[in-house]
Amino acid sequence: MKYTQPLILSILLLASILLIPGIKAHDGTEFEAYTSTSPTMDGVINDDEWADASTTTFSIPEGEVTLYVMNDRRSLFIAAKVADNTLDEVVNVGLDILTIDFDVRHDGGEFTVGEDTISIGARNRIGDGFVGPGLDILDDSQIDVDGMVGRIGNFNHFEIVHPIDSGDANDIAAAYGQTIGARFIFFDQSGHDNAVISVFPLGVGADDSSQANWADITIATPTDDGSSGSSGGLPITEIGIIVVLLGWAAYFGSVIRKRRS
Ligand SMILES: [Ca+2]
Ligand SMILES: [Ca+2]
Ligand SMILES: [Ca+2]
Ligand SMILES: [Ca+2]
Repeated sequence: MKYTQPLILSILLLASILLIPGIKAHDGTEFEAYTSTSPTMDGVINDDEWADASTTTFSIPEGEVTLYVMNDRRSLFIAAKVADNTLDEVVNVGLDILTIDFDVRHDGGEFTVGEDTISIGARNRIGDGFVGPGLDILDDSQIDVDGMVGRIGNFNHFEIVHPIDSGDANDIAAAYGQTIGARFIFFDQSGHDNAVISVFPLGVGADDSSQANWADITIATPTDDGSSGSSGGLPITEIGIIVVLLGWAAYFGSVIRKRRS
């Protein structure tokens, strides 16, 4: 009898793991693009550096917005070119911010405890947070966001980068080929009486807890040969085998010395 409970738990766990990828209830927008060259986070969306990105264009009250999404081996890159008659730069008085909320589990369920959220505001104000126990947004203790906002013509340019898997429990932890959900929130003049909040996908609210109609981001599998990747030389497993062999050699060495003495 005492083996029954762990067995049932294991079956339930396995079943839930198998079932989760099947639940997809998102809006139909899919971003998936690999780049071997990382863009520069300088607040200038250069056509060349973002040429590999998945893009979509839509309208908000002040005009057109273009979103760019792509990843390399380590990071997810997001940019937005947002029509706006001013770049507002003062916290609590009027600040332009781009926030991205993630549906890490990609369940189309609730934006709830543990979900990841990142943001970039004017004057290089970066945010890396998560949904806390009280459903409020708390700051991560480990900040894994970089980015910048700039202004070109009548557009604000937001560029932001976040690791695919930072190792922080309060961030996305995605693998190549994995799809996660996302909502993009554009705060214009946040803190001002005339503040306007726009959201992509259109029709989704900034405060909606439902993730049912969010967009999809699939972490693209690398298409290059990996020569610019992180793990040149010996693979981790081979290093591990050598370490274990050295350990055994030292152990037997000490045994032999003991017998001789
Ligand atoms: Ca740039
Ligand atoms: Ca503005
Ligand atoms: Ca983090
Ligand atoms: Ca986070």
